Amino acid sequence: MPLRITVSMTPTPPAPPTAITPPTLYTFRRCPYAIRARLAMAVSGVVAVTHEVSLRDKPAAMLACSPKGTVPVLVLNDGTVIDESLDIMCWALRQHDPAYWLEGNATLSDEVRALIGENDSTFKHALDRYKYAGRYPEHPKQIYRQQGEVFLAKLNERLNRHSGLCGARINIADMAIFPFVRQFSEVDRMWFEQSQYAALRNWLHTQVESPLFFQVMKKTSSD
Ligand SMILES: N[C@@H](CCC(=O)N[C@@H](CS)C(=O)NCC(=O)O)C(=O)O
Repeated sequence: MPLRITVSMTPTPPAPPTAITPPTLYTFRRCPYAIRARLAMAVSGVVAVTHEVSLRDKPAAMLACSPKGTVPVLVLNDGTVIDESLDIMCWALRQHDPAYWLEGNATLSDEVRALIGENDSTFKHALDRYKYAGRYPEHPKQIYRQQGEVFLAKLNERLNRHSGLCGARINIADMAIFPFVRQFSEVDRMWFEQSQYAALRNWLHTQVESPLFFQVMKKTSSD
């Protein structure tokens, strides 16, 4: 019986897909700006390599990308640097927005921008003074709390009308703001729990008890 040699015509198997380098996220676990960025990254499902940084000893690689030295910083695999928390949120949600935080809009509405803007300016200013009142001896702590309450009252009033800050649904404004309200509430938990802001309290509790929040606050070995 002659020997038959079969030549396989099977084409060379394709090369395995080139691994796409995931973006790098520099973060600080308790920072409310970093929390809002991590919330959006988590809900979008975009995977990033996360570096928990020490604010007292920021990594050189982070400072090389973003010399202003604040967290969060997101570095994309094409070298693009996004170093404002709200921009990171928008970038992540534009990749995928399953919870509809952008409500299908490419840009933020004026209402959302104004509310987050007030949070990041006057409310954050009061929050820092309330939290670290000893560093700002010009006024007693209660004065700083009252300054922060101006914003809390506005939020509470909105939440008395609908379950999200800007309407029936939770959107990016809720997720960008609640980490700051959480910090405020933790300065004096007893006061907050007994305060007149019942709708705000319920809204905050819902967010901090959510699996998403739990996920982004998980401690890593470096914490
Ligand atoms: N506008 C920035 C503010 C970020 C920010 O101020 N983060 C704080 C931590 S909560 C920070 O990195 N501070 C620098 C430092 O403490 O050295 C953003 O939205 O990302």
